[in-house]
Amino acid sequence: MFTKILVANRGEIAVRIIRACREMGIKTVAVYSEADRDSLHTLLADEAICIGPAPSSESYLNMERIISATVAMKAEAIHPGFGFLSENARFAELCEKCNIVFIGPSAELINKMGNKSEARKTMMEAGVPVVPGSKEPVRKAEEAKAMAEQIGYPVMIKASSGGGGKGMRISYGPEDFDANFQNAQMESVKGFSDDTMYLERYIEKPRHIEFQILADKQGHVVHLGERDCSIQRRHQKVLEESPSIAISKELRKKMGETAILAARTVGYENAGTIEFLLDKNKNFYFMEMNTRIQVEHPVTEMVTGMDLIREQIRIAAGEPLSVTQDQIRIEGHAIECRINAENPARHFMPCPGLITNVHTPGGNGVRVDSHIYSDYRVPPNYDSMLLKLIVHGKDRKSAVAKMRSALGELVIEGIETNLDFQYEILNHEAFQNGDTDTHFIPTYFPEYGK
Ligand code: MV4
Repeated sequence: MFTKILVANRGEIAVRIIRACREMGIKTVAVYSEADRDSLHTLLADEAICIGPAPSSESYLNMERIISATVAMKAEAIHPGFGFLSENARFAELCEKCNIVFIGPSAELINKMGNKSEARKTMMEAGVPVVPGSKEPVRKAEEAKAMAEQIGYPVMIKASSGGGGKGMRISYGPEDFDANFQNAQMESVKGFSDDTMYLERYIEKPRHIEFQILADKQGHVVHLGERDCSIQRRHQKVLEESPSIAISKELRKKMGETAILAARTVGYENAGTIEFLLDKNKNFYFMEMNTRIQVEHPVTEMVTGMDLIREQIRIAAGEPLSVTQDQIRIEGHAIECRINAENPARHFMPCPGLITNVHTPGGNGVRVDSHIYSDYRVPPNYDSMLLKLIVHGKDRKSAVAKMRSALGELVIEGIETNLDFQYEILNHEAFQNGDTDTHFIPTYFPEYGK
């Protein structure tokens, strides 16, 4: 096992990783920017090293500085967390070249799955169901339009290097196709320097269902059930739960086996997520694979009793998975609410600043993953997520009751947050009834969907 790990991240996930390392008897090195001298991850790690000025490009995204810090501090491995360098194949490759263990899959795999049209083709060939659409990437608008006629409108136009809604457009018919294709492609060239696109049939009001998988170096692959992440605002997840109310035991088995097949097909290693769209008739389609630990991993931990960060570290160190598929049980129901420094009344504009007072809820089945504290100043340079409130109950109804109670007790003073918006979601009859597809926010909160 490793003796020292460098955590190449900040905020709550850096804190989460440091805590897992401490439990495992592994020393930790935090890296921090000049804006994060007083951040909890800096204070909590065994050692900390400043890697540059506040802008991410000069600190948390600066590969050379992070590698140098790892060498200087004599850490054997880097945990990248999520965001920043976590899905950067060049960074994983740089780690490999410097004999540093990157806690995640290989650079080659990150690359392969990072190209969404290539991933789609790989899955098609392996017999994993994908949304009907193009098999090869496409550059030319006329060629794409001919494909769209074949697929049938409406169609989704997506960027090969996209994900999370960037470089994505819907076309309802030939009359609006060219403009939408051009706009999506322009966004992709600007954002990813890639003009290759792919097409999919538009699935109406789907659910976003993702399966957590774990794969070790010995070739064992397991799934840990699903997360329903359908409640999103502008492609940002707001609230996640596990299990999904839309998935029966039989469907879970089928989708879980498909997720394992997807992971096996590419020879996956470490923790990963297979994203599916689930339509109204319960057909499911592979959408993309995320090759990192995700923000919403705690809901899976709560229903399985496993520690995903610990498993990631064990796998990277060459140890086998601590469980087999038949030892994994999904028990009860977990919900996570993301609390962000943002103002719902002003189009969810980020609202950094000084937090004057914090009170976090606790008790049976209540978990808080956060880096904030009273008198902490939220810097304006990074993601606005402040805290993840996670609850676990015996069923969905009791988890909802627990979350309403916990949200009611949570206090964050000094800055604007989306806490009241989360409370409104939990209080909504449609949420309580499980009427929670991807159109939940635009449908029930049209004033917030904008
Ligand atoms: C889709 C879709 C319907 N049909 N693809 C949005 C983010 C990106 N990861 C994929 N997205 C979608 N792809 C097809 N073929 C609907 C969405 C979508 C969505 C997906 C998950 C969660 C929220 C969403 C909100 C709007 C659209």
